[in-house]
Formats: sequence, structure tokens, C-alpha cells
Amino acid sequence: MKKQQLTIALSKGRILKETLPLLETANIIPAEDIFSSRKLIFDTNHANIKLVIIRATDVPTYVEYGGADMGIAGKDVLMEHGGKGLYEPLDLEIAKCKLMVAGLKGAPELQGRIKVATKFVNIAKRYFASQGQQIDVIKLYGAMELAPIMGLADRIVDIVDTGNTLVANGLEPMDFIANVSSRLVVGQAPMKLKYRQIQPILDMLSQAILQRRSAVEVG
Ligand code: PRT
Ligand code: MG
Repeated sequence: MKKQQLTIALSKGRILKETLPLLETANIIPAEDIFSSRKLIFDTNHANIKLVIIRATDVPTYVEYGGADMGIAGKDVLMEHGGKGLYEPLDLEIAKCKLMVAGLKGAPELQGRIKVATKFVNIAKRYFASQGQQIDVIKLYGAMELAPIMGLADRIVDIVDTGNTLVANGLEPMDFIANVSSRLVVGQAPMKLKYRQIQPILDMLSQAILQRRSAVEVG
């Protein structure tokens, strides 16, 4: 039987740097250097597999609507999207970080309704609702750390890795929301209709994750 085309959507930016070695271990290799090209679509060493390189936040949308069969995106982005129409079969264990609530260092406990600045509007609403805390959300697209300093918000919801960015801006982490790593997502339709092609990729990637895990443990 002829193999069907499979498209995998990759998040550009920091996730991509960690994704490509993992794909390579799973024997999926782009036909040319992604970083030195301005192309958005890449052939691979498999005639039926293509890679598309898009903004991290657009990956779940592409897979949800069938613009790509599979994708790789951060759990933060998937939580914010809601995961509608997506299976999430693999934790790739790359680009690890945390979603945290942060505020100005030494800021007092807040009473009543508070202002929260973030690009993760849905995550912030859900988290503070679960805490019984009423909030007004201020949607930002970047540099969330600035918001409390400038008096725009009482708290931020943001990604924290080392915490250096918070410290450098006079902020501190306050509450933990979730651990984040990048995940493989598969659309509901391709999971059924292209399973014969997808299943070996899932197997190869699982192997690659195990190899990477033992390399990290040894190294
Ligand atoms: O930049 P653009 O708006 O196009 O997209 P993006 O910012 O979503 O992409 P990019 O390339 O920054 O990748 C974001 C994804 O990488 C997130 O969705 C996470 O899944 C993952 N990730 C892992 C991180 C970090 N680690 C991380 N440290 N994303 C962002 N950061 C930021 C953090 O917000 C802080 O400002 O890096 C800064 C440094 O962190 P510290 O705590 O080590 O100082
Ligand atoms: Mg960025």
C-alpha cells in the first residue's frame, strides 16, 4: 500500500533546538539545515514525512484543524489551548520549565480582587479560580516581568526555568502551577486514518526519549 503523506508541525525557537536531535535519534532528518533557511516547509529523509516550522502557540491550532497531522509543543501552550481535538501520546522530556505565579519580592499578601498580567490567560483564570481568588487578567505578549514593576499588575503568570529572570527584575516565584515539558500531539483524525504510519514514529520517538534519558543520567 502506498504511504500517505505525514506532516509534523514543530515549534520554532528554543524547543526546536532540542527537538531536532531527538528527531534525528528517531531517524527523522530534515533534508536541509532548518536554521540557515527561510523556508517554512522541509522535506526529510522519508519521502512521505514533511516538517513545518511555526510559532509555538500555533502548533496545537494547526494539528486541531488538520493543517498538520502531528506536532511538538510545550505543555504550557497545550494547557492554554485546551487540547481540543488532540491526543498527547508522548512526553518528550525536553525544554523543561515551570508555570509559576510571581510578584515583586516581599510583596504583601493580597486582599480581594487582584490584577494578573500574563500571556497565559486561560491558565491564569483556571488556576486562580481553583484557589478561590478573583482576578482581572491583563493579556500581554511578552516581558511579563515588567508588569508588577510598572504597577500594571499585582502578579504575573509566567514560565520560570532557573528563576534568574525573576531575580534580575526584583521579582520572586510565589506559587507553583504546573511542570512543563514539550509533548508530541497527534490529531484525532490522523490518529485513526494514518495510524499505520504514525505508530512506527511513536515507537522510534519513545526509543529516542529513553536513549536521551539514559544519556542525561550518565552525563
Ligand atoms: O518568542 P515567541 O513569542 O515567538 O514564542 P515563545 O516565546 O513561545 O517561544 P520560545 O522559543 O521562547 O519557546 C517557548 C517555549 O519553550 C515555552 O512554551 C516553553 O514550553 C519552553 N520553555 C522552556 C521556555 C523556557 N524554558 C524559558 N525559560 N520558555 C520561556 N522561557 C523564558 C522564561 O519566561 C524567562 O523569561 O526564558 C526566560 C529565562 O528563564 P529563567 O527562569 O531561566 O531566567
Ligand atoms: Mg520567546
